[in-house]
Amino acid sequence: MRLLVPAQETLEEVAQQLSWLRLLEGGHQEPLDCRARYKIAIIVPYRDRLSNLCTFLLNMHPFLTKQQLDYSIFIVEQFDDGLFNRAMLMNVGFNEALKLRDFDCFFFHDVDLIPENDRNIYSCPDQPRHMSVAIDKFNYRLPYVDLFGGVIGMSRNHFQLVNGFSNMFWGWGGEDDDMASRVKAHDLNITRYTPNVARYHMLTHAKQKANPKRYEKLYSGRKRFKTDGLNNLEYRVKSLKQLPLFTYLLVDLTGRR
Ligand code: BGN
Repeated sequence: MRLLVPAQETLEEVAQQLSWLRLLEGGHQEPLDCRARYKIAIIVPYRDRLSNLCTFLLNMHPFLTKQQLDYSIFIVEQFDDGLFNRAMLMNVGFNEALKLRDFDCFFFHDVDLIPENDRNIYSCPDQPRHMSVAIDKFNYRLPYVDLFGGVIGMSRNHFQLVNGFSNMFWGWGGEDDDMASRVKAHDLNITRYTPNVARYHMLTHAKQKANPKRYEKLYSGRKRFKTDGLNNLEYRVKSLKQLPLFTYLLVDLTGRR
């Protein structure tokens, strides 16, 4: 699959380039001549990466449409300029998406990862699925066997069962490892497609600041699975819009630290 590059890095231009797809409001798509088996939400945590976002949308919409899925893309932007909380934004995306429609499963997707192989199917997995197995930046090799970051797919039920992600990982790193522990603690199995299918290109961007407390949070995480996650999530929605290419959520996370 060739990477599509936007003629200009604006959402209007990308929408123009994708007009042939006839997307529905809020970045929603469904097959024209059959009914899809599942309703799928793609949740993308986001802040300040417009260039990545344009390329992501330009590539993802044709890729997902070809798979004849019923899907919607949600961009969940952190409003405050405190440390980024990727996991909490994904919890918010899950929560808010379910207020709009009864999605069957969720793909939690970094904005900088573009699938390279059309056989990498984004259909609902029976068990939690790690999608981004082979990334070009890591020489198409899985860095470690328990990695559960980048792009993952989970059914609504499994995500609820593990109480979603921890809300306590501010800054880069560890939140995905904590989710891997949650999955295992609930006797679920992380599944993967073969590396030649689960291939991704990583877009370039500035490096994020790693969270020095991530080790401590990760090692003590198990004690908090039941109390830290979907069931203690607090945030304020500043904006919710159905845009042409995605459903947009702007969220303030400063309520609690
Ligand atoms: C790991 C990070 C992950 C990240 C991967 C891939 C931590 C926790 C301390 C062990 N984990 O090292 O969050 O997705 O690298 O970049 O930092």
